Amino acid sequence: MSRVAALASVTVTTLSPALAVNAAAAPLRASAYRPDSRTSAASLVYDCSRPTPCGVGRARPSATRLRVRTLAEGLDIPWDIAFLPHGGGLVTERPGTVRLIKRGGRLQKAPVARIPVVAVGEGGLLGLVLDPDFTSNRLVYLYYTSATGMRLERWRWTGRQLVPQALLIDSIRAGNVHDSGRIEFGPQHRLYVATGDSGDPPLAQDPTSLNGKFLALTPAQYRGNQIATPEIVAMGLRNPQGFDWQPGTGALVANDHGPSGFDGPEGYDEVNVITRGGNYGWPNVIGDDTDHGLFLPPIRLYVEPIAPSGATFLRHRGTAWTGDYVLAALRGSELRRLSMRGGRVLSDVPMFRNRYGRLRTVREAPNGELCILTSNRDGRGTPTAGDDKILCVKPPRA
Ligand SMILES: [Ca+2]
Repeated sequence: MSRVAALASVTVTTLSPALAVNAAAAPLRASAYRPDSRTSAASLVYDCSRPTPCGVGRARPSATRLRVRTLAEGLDIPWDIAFLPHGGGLVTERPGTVRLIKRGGRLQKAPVARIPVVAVGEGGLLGLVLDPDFTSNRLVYLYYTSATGMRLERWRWTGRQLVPQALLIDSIRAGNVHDSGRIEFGPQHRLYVATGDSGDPPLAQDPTSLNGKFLALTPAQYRGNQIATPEIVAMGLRNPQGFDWQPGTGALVANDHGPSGFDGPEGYDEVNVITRGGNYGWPNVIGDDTDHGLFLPPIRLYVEPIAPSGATFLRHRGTAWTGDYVLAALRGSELRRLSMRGGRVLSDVPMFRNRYGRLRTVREAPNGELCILTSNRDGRGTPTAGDDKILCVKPPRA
C-alpha cells in the first residue's frame, strides 16, 4: 500500500490530491495580499513545495477517533519537555520552573529548578534538551529570557534537582516578543538554537547579530566552560519555535511564525527546509516571495495565521503516522500532521482543532506516544479545568 493510501485508510478524512494542490490557482505573492481575500472557515494552505505556481488547498480535519490521555495537568505555561532515559521527564514552565514527571507518570509538586527568568511577553524559560550522552553525564541545556538577553546554559541533573554549570551564549537579544527558544540536537551531535528577531526585524538580516537565525554549537563548545561563538547556520527567520530533522533524508525542517499585524500582514506562517547558508527572507520578503531568487521560499505556507510553535518528526515504526512531521499551533489550536517526501509536502491534516486550546509543542515519547503541551494560561488563551496539560496520544497502527 502506498504511503498516501495508507494514510487515507486510517485518517478517514485526509487531503485528496486535488484539494492538496491546485496547480491552476494563481500564485499569491505576499505583495498581492488583501485582507478581504481570506476565507474564514478552513485554513487556506499554500503548497510551495512544487515548482510554481504555489498550489492552494483547503485542509479538512481528521475524523479519526483517537484515545487521548492526560499525562499531567495543573502546569503553568509548559514550554518544552524532555523524556528521561529511565522513565518520566523534565518540563519547563515559562515563568521559570522546571518540573519533574516521575517514572510512574506523576507530576512532582516541588520544582526541580527555579531559573531567574524575565517572563514578560513571550519570554521566560523556554527550550530544554538532554545531552546526547545524558545517561553517563546527566547534562541538560536550557534556554531562557533574562534581564540582559537570551541565555543558553548547561545544567546537571543530580537525580533530584538541576544545578547550574555554565553559561554558553549570552549575546542573543531578548524582546517582549519573538524570543523563539527551541533548542535541539542535530547531526554530529551539534546543538542547534533557533533565535527570534526579538521584535527588531532587521536583526534577522544582520550577519553580525545572532537574532533571527539558526545557530549551532559543537560538542566542545557546549561542554566547555567558555562563552561559545556559534556557527550561524541560516538567517532571515522571524520567530522559529519548532524544528526537527527528517528521518532518512536528514533535512532540517523548521516552522516560522509569519507577521502578526504590527510587522506585516497577519498570517503567512511557514514551514521551511533549512539549508546551511540559507536566507529565509524575513523581513525583506514574506510568504513565497523570493525577490527573484534572493531568498528561499517555504515548503508550506499558511496564509491564515495558525502560529506554529514546536514540531517533531515521528520516528516510532509501524504506525500510520511514522515519518510524518507534526507541528503544534497556538492560535490555530490544533496539530498539523504533514506527510513529506523529500522536500515536498504530500498532505497536511489538522488534528484536535479547537479541542484542547492553544498547543505549544509536541514531542514523541520513548513508547511512541505523541505528547502535546497546551498553552492556555499564557494570557492569550481561555484556560479550562486542569490547564495547562500534557496530553498523550498513541498514533494509529499502520
Ligand atoms: Ca520566510
